[in-house]
Amino acid sequence: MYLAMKNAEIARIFAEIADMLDFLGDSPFRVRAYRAAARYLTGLDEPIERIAQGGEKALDELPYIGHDLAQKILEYLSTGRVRKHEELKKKVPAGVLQIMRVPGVGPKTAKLLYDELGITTLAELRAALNDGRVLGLPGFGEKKVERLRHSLRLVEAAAKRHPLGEVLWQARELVARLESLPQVEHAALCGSARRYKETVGDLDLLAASRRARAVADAFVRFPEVDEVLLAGAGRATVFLKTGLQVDLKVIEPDSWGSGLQYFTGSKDHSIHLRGLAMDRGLKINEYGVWKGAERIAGASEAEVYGALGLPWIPPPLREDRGEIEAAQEGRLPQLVSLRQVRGDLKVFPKWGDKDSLADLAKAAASRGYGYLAVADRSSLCAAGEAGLQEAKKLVAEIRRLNESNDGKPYLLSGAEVGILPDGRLECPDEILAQLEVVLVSVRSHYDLDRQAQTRRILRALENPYVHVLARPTARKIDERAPIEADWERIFEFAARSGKAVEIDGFYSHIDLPDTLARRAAELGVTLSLSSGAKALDQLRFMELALGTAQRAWLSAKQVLNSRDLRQLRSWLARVRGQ
Ligand code: DGT
Ligand code: CA
Ligand code: CA
Repeated sequence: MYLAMKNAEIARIFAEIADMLDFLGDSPFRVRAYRAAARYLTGLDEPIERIAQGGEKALDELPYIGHDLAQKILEYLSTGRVRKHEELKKKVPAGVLQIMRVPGVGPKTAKLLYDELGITTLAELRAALNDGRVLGLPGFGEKKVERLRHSLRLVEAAAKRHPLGEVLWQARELVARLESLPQVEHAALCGSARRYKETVGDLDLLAASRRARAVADAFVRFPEVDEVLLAGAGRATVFLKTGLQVDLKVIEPDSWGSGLQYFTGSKDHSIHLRGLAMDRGLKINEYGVWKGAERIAGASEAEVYGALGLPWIPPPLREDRGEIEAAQEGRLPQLVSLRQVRGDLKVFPKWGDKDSLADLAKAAASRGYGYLAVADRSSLCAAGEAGLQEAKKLVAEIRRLNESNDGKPYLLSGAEVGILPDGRLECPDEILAQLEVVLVSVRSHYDLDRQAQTRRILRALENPYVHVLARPTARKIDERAPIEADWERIFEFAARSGKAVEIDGFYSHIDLPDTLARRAAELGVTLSLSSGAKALDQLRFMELALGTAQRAWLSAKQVLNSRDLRQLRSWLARVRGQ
């Protein structure tokens, strides 16, 4: 199916051309011709590029493809674009195309909405549905408006991705509830969330049961469920009240492992596996690995991978980024695990007096940590004597607490210090010298050009008191783009000078992102994991940093906080040349 990629790409372009021509009031015959061709290409199994090897004539002989469309197919195959499509896109606002794809809208209605109400985006359509303007249009009754609102919600949900940390813990509650159903033998979170991808489109839950219908029925009645989109024998799709879409698939217990594998994906990883299966004369799907009609594996994931001659591959690696080759060659990384994380290297204690440092120490202890770095962000950097006094106070307070709780867990005094545009730090060296761990980050002037930004960061890392480059890209997911910098040079410098680079797991930024973290490690950088917590219950974001570290192929020895307190302190001293 995936072999005929170009068929789908060209079909989409033809369908868009049809929609835009229709919107612009072009000839109905032409519109119909493009639509028919799009439908034909979608259902065509043979790759169009193979047919095109026979030249224009071979294309021309296909049903629904005339001379004109054959030309356009050839144009796409040789240039990757269709000029007519691009010209039309200049005439039709991009948002209008999206509106046409809302089920129940179509080009005619989109045109009406545009002509009468000037609506050119999904957001404007949402507003007009809510404030009653659409209801006033010819042909729009209460029922139709309600249907549109529903469809729009589907489209909006499909377009929106959620930061993993916003949904992961809710997902686990749903899984626990499924597991507690008497008919359910196992339940698990699959999809991108199981792979610790930083954002997820929807949640994918899998349950093993011999009574699929009863499980789906119980699931759609969970109190979090707002709306049921689909409830069939072995599956259900719902919207939660939070707006999140959740897919549930129920499978026979014998297929548990292959179900897990299939619904965990990623799609690219699974497509690659399917190729390996074919090479061995096997077939793989969500129900098992098959040799003809015989199921040779399926009960566990390890069995499924084993049937393809592979060791089990941890979900965070399953992105088809070389993990299958590594598995074949026996060189999968020994991924760092949550158990190996001995402490949190950055939390912000300024959350008011209700959570005192003592509470923080207690929370850290209950997570099994041996240490925790308390990072001040602001008051220390007040210029002059006041800042110095403040720093000494923090250090003394932390020392007192460490003595009173026998250093279990040990709190490290620290700060995350802003890097000024020229690479100097917001805090003078004499204050930094008071602190046990110093992190630096870009917190202003995000738009410096690549060269200036790189120089700025390198200069900050040259400061002998600095241990860690924190929040390296300064991005916020869906809000602020990463800064531009020469990461190769920065990572090389960090590796050479023995400084660490951070993966801050705070859910709304996850910084470094996985691919950059992987590159850093390849260049020999040690990564420092932190929750970036600003409240006690946010210490759990360490798991997001860890998941990202796993997606970056990191093993324990590449992670600063897999060291115990003694090793960490000697590392901190060594960075400062002590
Ligand atoms: P998301 O939801 O966009 O964050 O990403 P995923 O990976 O959770 O994708 P989703 O929810 O569309 O599908 C869940 C899993 O189901 C996916 O990781 C692999 C599997 N899957 C979905 N569609 C296909 C497909 O066409 N072929 C194969 N082999 N697997 C698929
Ligand atoms: Ca998903
Ligand atoms: Ca899904």
